[in-house]
Amino acid sequence: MKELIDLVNEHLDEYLQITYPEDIFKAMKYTLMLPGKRLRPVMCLETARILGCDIKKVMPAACAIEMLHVQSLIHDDLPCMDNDDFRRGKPSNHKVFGEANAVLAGDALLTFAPQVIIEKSKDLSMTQVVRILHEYTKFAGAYGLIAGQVVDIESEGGKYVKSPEETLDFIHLNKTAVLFRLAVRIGAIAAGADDETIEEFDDFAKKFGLAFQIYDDIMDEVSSFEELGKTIGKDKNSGKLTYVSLYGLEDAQNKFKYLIKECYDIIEKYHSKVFEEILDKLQNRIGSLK
Ligand code: GRG
Repeated sequence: MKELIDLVNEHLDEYLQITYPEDIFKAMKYTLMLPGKRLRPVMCLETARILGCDIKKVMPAACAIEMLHVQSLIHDDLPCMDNDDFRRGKPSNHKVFGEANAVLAGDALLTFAPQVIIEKSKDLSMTQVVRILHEYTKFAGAYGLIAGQVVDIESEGGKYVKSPEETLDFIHLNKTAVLFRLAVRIGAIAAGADDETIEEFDDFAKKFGLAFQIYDDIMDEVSSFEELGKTIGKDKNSGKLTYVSLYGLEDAQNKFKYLIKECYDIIEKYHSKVFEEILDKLQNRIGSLK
């Protein structure tokens, strides 16, 4: 996994060159190059690899997914959204570059990502590139990330159209699971996988995404700034709807374990050390809480 992370970091650095006007490129690159876990590009590359594709082919798209993820983090931290001063252990983008540049840096990453897919995906067919761009635009917009964020904001004001349980799942299928889905779907498309295989990986990513969000909610209660690199206890203090606030710590842990077990079951046949390492890390951290 470490080799894949290093490769992603090298390519992110190479794709995003600082040029005039420097302020915007520096703001884009600041949060992008802070040490994130790079889970989404790694999962994209590993899906492609285990389905028989040379990872070089899908590297531009894998990096584009990280750019989209970073865009969502920059905008999520803005005062008009979650208003968070720290991200990846450092001051958030708007704290360093100001609000206007942080909005623009997010917008610029959102649009630079598909530019990278188009310009750099030399070894994919045109059909594959168009399919990948279709997935990207669908999942980044009002059918994905933005839908999740809007319902999250609505629910903070106590506005529920559906039940709290359905609302919480909707928010996190769209805010969190959607980029893991995008990652594995793009990896599978690059590998020329059939629809059944794409849906199998999609199912894995939905379950993984929900488990990851439950993990995030539990960590918000029990972890530290040093471990997570962001403000801790914010969700609890703001009375936000989370898996822990809705189900309690024990049931949230049980739901997490059930979903992770389903993830192991789906991925087992591919004998992927990388996916196993990701699942093991999450599971061991939650397991060590007892
Ligand atoms: C797409 C135009 C557009 C807007 C985005 C702001 C917004 C709308 C959505 C927010 C999405 C969001 C911030 C979801 C949280 C998901 C989550 C658990 C992030 C943390 O992921 P990690 O732990 O972070 O993988 P690192 O830093 O390791 O990459």
